[in-house]
Amino acid sequence: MIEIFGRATSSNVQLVMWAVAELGLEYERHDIGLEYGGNDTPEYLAMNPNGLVPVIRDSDVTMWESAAILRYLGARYGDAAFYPADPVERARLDMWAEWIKSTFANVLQQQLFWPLVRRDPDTVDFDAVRQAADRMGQLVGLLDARLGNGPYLGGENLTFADIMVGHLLYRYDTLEFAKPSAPNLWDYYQRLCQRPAYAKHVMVSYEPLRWSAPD
Ligand SMILES: N[C@@H](CCC(=O)N[C@@H](CS)C(=O)NCC(=O)O)C(=O)O
Repeated sequence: MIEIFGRATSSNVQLVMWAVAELGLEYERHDIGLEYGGNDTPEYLAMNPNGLVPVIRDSDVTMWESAAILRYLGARYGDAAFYPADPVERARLDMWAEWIKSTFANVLQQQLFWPLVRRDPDTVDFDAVRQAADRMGQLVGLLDARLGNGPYLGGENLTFADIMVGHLLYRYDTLEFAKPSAPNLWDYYQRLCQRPAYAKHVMVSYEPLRWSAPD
């Protein structure tokens, strides 16, 4: 049984939860972070000195950093389709997985999600948001061109890279900003939405995170 520490509204927790569910692992998730707290206790900081979610505890392993957790789960529990043993095959997928976490997520989460959802709209620089939307459009163009060769990034089967890439697409789709036409990305996203584990763990409303004026 794997324990996951982190609230369901965290995109990094969603990445891990989706992976655990796709791999068919038994799990228990504990609500930690934001309104639940619990991530500043000595016990929690002993598991993750950053005080962030997610953390997993899996018998002999306790670890943080969602992307590292995904690779650990893939290496330990995934089959050769999910986490290719061949270093070249894996590297070709990992390149996109890493790009999403570093480049794409930075624009989507920091420059679009935060201003559009988490901040007081009166304090938001909407010119900066429009510039971020343009940059997002360029990145989406790269991803759209990469997709289209198969149902998933690696071809016929869902891999760890799809988890990394796909876990942000619900937010990409549902946030309101100008988006370019990206038919391959749209088809890919529709396929992910059909997966029960994606619907359950990634298509999670972020309305509880929306800024609201103090009473
Ligand atoms: N690079 C880390 C980032 C972790 C992170 O920033 N987690 C956020 C939620 S997405 C967090 O813990 N926020 C504080 C909170 O929820 O209380 C990862 O991918 O795991």
